[in-house]
Amino acid sequence: MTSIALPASWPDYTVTRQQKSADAEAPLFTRHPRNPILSRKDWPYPINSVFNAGAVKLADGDTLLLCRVEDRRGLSHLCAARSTNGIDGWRIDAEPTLMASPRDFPEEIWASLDPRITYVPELRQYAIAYTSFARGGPGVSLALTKDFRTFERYGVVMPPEDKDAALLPRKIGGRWALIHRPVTTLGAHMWISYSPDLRHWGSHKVMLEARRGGWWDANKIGLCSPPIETAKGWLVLYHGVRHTASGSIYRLGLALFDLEQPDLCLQRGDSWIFGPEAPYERGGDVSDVVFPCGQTIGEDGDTIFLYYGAADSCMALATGSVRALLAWLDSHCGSTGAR
Ligand code: BMA
Repeated sequence: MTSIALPASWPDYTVTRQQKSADAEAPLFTRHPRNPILSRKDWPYPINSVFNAGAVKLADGDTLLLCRVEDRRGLSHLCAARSTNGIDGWRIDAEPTLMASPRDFPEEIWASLDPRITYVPELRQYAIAYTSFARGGPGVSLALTKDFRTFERYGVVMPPEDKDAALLPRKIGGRWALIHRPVTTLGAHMWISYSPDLRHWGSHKVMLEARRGGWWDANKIGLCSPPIETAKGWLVLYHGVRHTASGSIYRLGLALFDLEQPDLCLQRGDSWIFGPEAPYERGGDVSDVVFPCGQTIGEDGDTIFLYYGAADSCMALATGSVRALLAWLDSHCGSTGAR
């Protein structure tokens, strides 16, 4: 076999050392062997699909998933499922948990979806930031709850077009902070906004931009699950959307932000860390989508139980480690802020 000799000065600009070794590295997230852990056959009433659930560990030790459920009209609502081990034995509410209330909240007539749940110690309540969808497009709505049975609804806090929001669990500089993803003339980037009372929002800042051109996270990015507070900063999983000739691919990336100035990006990984590979991620109502909206942290303070929607059809679980994600960022953030 003949080999083509490249000139000695040929620049190796396409493959970095990190990329060369990427395949040899252990994966950062491991899929649970019983995936998918929830699908439409598990539901107590007729539905089309269940995906993109917010997740939280309740005070009694149960894991609660607040799932996006699409009914057989194509409209989405939120429904809670509880489990002792967070894997199986799900006890699912017999009816939708948070149903659209068209008279009081007309911005939700077509859907409530993609909830991110944050426990807020100061309020002793869970804050649910979710996408509400009606004629005006998708916006961000907020609701507070103590028990996932009754809710105090704040309505739309970020008008359309906006999505992918989560509240930080504590005030920053005396104000609440909400991460979200408006679509503006600048593009579909992640922003952070601040509020004294959870109702009036301002001091809007871009937090992380979608890259451009051939990057895996060109075009659109958005927050996945709520940020994880670590000693080194807010650890943020985000999704990046690559448009291709056969549709979009939703993959996950990693970045770290300053604890007291969360719009300051300290590290951003170059490559994606998790993408659609398993059959239930590659094929479904919307193929090639992994979309986490929540995680719980194990008793060791390190294990991440990442709950994600797969192909807009079912719920899956993957486990990872906070320490391993932070270590990966230390060696894989060659081009922070790269466009
Ligand atoms: C996003 C959201 C998600 C969905 C994803 C892929 O815009 O609407 O709920 O999982 O698209 O279809």
